[in-house]
Amino acid sequence: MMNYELYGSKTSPFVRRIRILLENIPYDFKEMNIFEGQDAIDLNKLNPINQIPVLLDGDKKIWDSRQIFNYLNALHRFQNMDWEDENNLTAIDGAMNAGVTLLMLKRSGININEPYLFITRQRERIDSVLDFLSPYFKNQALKEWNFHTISLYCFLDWAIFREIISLEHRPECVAFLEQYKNKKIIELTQIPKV
Ligand SMILES: N[C@@H](CCC(=O)N[C@@H](CS)C(=O)NCC(=O)O)C(=O)O
Repeated sequence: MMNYELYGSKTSPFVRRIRILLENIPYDFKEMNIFEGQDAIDLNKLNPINQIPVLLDGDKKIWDSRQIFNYLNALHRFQNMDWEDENNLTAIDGAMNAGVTLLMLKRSGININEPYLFITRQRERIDSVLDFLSPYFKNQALKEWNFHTISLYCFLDWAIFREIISLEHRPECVAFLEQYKNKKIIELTQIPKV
């Protein structure tokens, strides 16, 4: 059987959550620079949305990290998913998308501290999701290392690194990160600090 191929970057939180999910499964990581040169052209051939991650499994091609999770979960049975689990994951995805949107605005030279409606909506979405999740930090739900906790870890770690959020008033998030930061796979998928 051929290894999975995962196309992505080492900074993307969407890619990182799939790399962590694949901790015990062999795959080839194809690192790419999505914004310029040949890699950008190659990415467009892999995925018309021009986004990473993309997973290849033989002649099957799956794009979007949530779909990649669904695909891999169907094959490897990592965890059961009821509708509440789906909703919680969609909430985390919403925060991640808002975070990536804020970074793209920043990179476009837009001051993300200005009170534009679009920017405020992204910031409020992140806050709202973290507020919504806060009871979960206290109970068993976030004590299990599964795709939810993996996704949340990848989001928080990335958003702090990119200075999109501050956890000054969120001790439960700080404790959550503390709880998992020494895991081997977290160290192996560390965001490059350059
Ligand atoms: N919904 C997508 C979002 C992926 C995404 O936004 N990836 C970013 C990198 S973190 C990207 O490829 N951005 C390039 C672009 O949007 O043009 C997923 O879950 O895979």
